[in-house]
This record gives sequence, C-alpha cells and structure tokens, in this order.
Amino acid sequence: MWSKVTLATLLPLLTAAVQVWFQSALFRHQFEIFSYGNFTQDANRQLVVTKVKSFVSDGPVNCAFACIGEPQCLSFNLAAHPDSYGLYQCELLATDKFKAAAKAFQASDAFHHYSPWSLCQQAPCQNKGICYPDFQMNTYQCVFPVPCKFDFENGIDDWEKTGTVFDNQPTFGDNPTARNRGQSANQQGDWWIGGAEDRPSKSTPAGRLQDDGPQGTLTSHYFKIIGNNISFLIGGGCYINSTRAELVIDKKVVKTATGACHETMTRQTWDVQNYTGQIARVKLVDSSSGSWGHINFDDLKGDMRCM
Ligand SMILES: [Ca+2]
Ligand SMILES: [Ca+2]
Repeated sequence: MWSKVTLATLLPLLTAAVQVWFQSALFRHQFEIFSYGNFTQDANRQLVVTKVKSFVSDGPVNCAFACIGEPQCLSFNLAAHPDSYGLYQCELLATDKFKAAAKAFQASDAFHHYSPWSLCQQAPCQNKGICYPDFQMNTYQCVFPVPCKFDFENGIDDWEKTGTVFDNQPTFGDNPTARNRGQSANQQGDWWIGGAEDRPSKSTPAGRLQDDGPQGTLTSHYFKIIGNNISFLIGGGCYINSTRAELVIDKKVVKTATGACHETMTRQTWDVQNYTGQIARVKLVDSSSGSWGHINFDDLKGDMRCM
C-alpha cells in the first residue's frame, strides 16, 4: 500500500536539503531541482588546464551558472575584458586551484579566475600538506604526498582486486623461463604481476601455471600526476579490448596499453602532461579466458605522488 505523502513527511527532507544548500560552496542536486555556487575571484589569475567547455557569456553570473550546471566543472576562467560585442570568454574547468599543479595557476592580463569558496583558502595544512577541498560539505583534507612505489617487491600493496585472476599475485621470479617458455618475464626485482602465472611464494614449485582462464581487475591506490610521464613494464596478451592497463581519472579511462602477445614485458610510457595535477589510478583488466587472455605488469613509476 502506498503511504500518503504529506507536508509533515516532506518537511524534514526539504529542511535537510536547504541546510546542505546554504552550507555548501558548490552544491548540485542530483536531479537538478536546485543548485548553488559560491565563487570567489582571483583577479588577473588564470588556471591553465584542460577545458571542459569554452564559450562567450554575459559575464561572471552567466559563467558561474554554466559551471554549476556542468557536472564536471569545479572552477572557471573569465575574460578580464569584453570582446567587441561586449561579451566575455568563459572557460569551464574540471579541476580547481587547490588540486591543480601550482605552476598551472598563472598571472594573467587576459583572465580572472573563479573557484568555489573553500577553507583551503586559509592554508590550513602544515608541513607541506596539500589541501583538498570538499566543496559540497565545506570541509577539507590535508594530504601528504610521498613518492609512489608500485613494483610489487613487498606484495600486492592493497591494490583492489575483483575476480580471481590476481588472487595468486605477485609472482616470484622468471616463472616463464622456469618452465622453458622461451620468453623471459624481464621483471623488475623478484616480484611482478603475471596473469597466467601461479607462483605466489618462493616455496611454490617454479614454473607453475594458472593459465588464461581466470579473469578480473587489479586497481592501484590513488596518486597525483605531477609531471609529463608515467611508465611501466607490460607484457602478455595483445588484445586491448580484453587485456590492458588503464589510466583512470574521475572514473574515466584516459589512457590504455596492452602487451604484444609475448610473455616478455617491455617498458611503455604514457604522456600525461594534459592531466598534471589530477588524481588518478591505474587499473589492470583481464576479461578474457581465451588465447593470450592474461596481462603481465610491473614497476609502475614516473611523475606521480601517492597519498
Ligand atoms: Ca617488481
Ligand atoms: Ca584471463
């Protein structure tokens, strides 16, 4: 039986929603019933990052509403001077001055920058901590980045697993050579991710195989991209639809790589300069049980800091 919807039942929900609305610097209701933005201006500054959208607008109010209406938008640049029609260039951005690399927040004669109000503006983080705002809840987190170490020499390091293919990882030693495969692993150190291998300890008999049947994913910790390049050793299958490494930012896959249908891992490099300052993860995917249905991987490193 349907219960009767009354003002009494709706009132607590509306009250809670309005409270969030008034407390948030940037609030978007999931059904877009209402939304709110509280932006502060940095005059003659410009955040130089990849744009979500760029268009001409009437001015800051129009540009701010466009940002609020765009789910990816976290800040915007607005032209400091109008064009010959009296309109202003508006650039919607998927990051903000706190998350982006410091060098991306530049002095500018052409633009003013607008970010949602945040406690991070008061520089609350000590000891070189980086302040990451939560605009909806008006809170922040102090993050202390450390160099990333993704070489599997100390185990799987709490990478997130789905499926079963990575249950017996990392793999010890050059296991393909141990079974006379004729294709060495070329791993870094002693331990690596061998999607078809089954040697999870030194005491496991060398050369043991789990083969291509199992499937699953293995996803790294979050890290911040701080420069131009990320590299890794990759081998195994060569069918990118089913065996690959992904670079994931904001739940979107922005780069992929696969092997060469050869067990031997070789180093590949991703150009990540367009994503500098953004938070990312690397995800290994094995969705194949067929021939060459496995991925080999090791020694992810480069311009990245872990948190
Ligand atoms: Ca290794
Ligand atoms: Ca597989």
